[in-house]
Amino acid sequence: MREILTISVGRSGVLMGCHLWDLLLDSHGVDLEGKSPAPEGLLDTYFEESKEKTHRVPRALFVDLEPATCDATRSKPFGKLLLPGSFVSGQTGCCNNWAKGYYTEGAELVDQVMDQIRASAERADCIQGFQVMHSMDGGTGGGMGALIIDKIQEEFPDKIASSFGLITPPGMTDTTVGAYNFVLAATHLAENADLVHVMDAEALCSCFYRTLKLGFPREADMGRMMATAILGATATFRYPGCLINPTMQSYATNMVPFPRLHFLSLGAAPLLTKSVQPETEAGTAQEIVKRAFDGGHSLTLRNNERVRYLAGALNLVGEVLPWSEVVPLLPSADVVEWLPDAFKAELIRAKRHNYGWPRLAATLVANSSAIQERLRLELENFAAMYRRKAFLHYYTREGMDEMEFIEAEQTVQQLAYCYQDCLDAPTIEDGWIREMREEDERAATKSKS
Ligand SMILES: Nc1nc2c(ncn2[C@@H]2O[C@H](COP(=O)(O)OP(=O)(O)OP(=O)(O)O)[C@@H](O)[C@H]2O)c(=O)[nH]1
Ligand SMILES: [Mg+2]
Repeated sequence: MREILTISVGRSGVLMGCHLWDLLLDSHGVDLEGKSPAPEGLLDTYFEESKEKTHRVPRALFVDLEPATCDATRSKPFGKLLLPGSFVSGQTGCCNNWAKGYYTEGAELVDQVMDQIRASAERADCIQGFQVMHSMDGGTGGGMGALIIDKIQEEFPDKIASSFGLITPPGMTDTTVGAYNFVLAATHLAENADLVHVMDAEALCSCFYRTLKLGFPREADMGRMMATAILGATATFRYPGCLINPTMQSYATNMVPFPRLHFLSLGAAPLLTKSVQPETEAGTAQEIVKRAFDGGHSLTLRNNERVRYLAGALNLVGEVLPWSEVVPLLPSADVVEWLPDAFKAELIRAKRHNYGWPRLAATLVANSSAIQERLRLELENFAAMYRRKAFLHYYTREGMDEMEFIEAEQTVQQLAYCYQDCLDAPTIEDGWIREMREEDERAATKSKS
């Protein structure tokens, strides 16, 4: 089997994870006792059998540096299904400090986390990868989330490490140092994650008040919206018979034309929340697909109307449509001219469930120029603070070197330029691809010698 372990890290990550598990249980017909009288899809991808082989339990791990979020998860309706080893929590918290999450408090707990990851992988038949839910700007989500992905890459280099990262921008966040945390986390994710799905609290809010006209969202509404998009993005791994992206590996191969350019955006139609019933956004298949491409349905920041695509996966979950009806649904998106077949679409048959999947739900995962907007904004905020060395002492006190800040800023700058160049430059001779290859070759030679 091709199992996936879901690891939720930090408060936002655990919140995202809880919403996702509610939906996964519902989608696959697993009840709160772990029984599945009428199972749907490939249960083994996300669920494992209990030790007594009497029921299913989520293949899940919840990690936080403070105990409250894990305690709250245990007391949720699905919480009693979770194995005791599904929780790893510390006592101290890390107060929005990335260095504590990566270097000190997080580093103390990470061996316990890796023990659980290893045990879960050993219980599985053939694990295909790991998906990490986390905030990118929190101390625990950003710092320890990045550390866990680094360790996974080290220990399971041939498995896929996929991140679902939430960024909460200034004005909405309770932390001043979010840009530091984001840039530091993004540097590690660029290096060691295979895929990073970036979700943005600003974009989520815009979906609520601009698109759905619902006013400022509750956290539970945002959680449900993110979880629904994650469910859509992973649908091809969870249902049999998918020819497009049936495994995390093939998905990564299709989505990532160059190693570091694996920062993806998500779009969903209809936008499903706790307070919006699916029917609210009914429409023809063509309208639903068009909306998934639209800025108003993007969970990743997209203020710029013009988006160029490097790759895309469109998952349509619900009723089955004949292929002939689906192919014309793919809008003529602005794809780089040197990629002949950048978009992949898959139809996934799934029944309606308690949470009310609509008749048809479209989820778009894209590798596109849209990602630069958040990268650039965070780089500006990073530079504004770093110029004055503001708040640096919290990081250096944990043993971090200032050099790491300089290097992280350069890495994320390069990432933003790469996206820009890749989209503008028609040939390989045009700059960054050659530079990036040369850099990789230099690094390879250095590590050999
Ligand atoms: N929308 C919303 N955002 C929040 C809330 N609480 C925290 N955040 C933001 O979410 C981001 C990540 O915070 P958390 O998930 O709490 O951080 P963490 O990963 O647990 O890391 P720590 O800093 O160690 O707590 C930060 O930008 C917070 O400002 C909330 O109640 N609602
Ligand atoms: Mg926290």
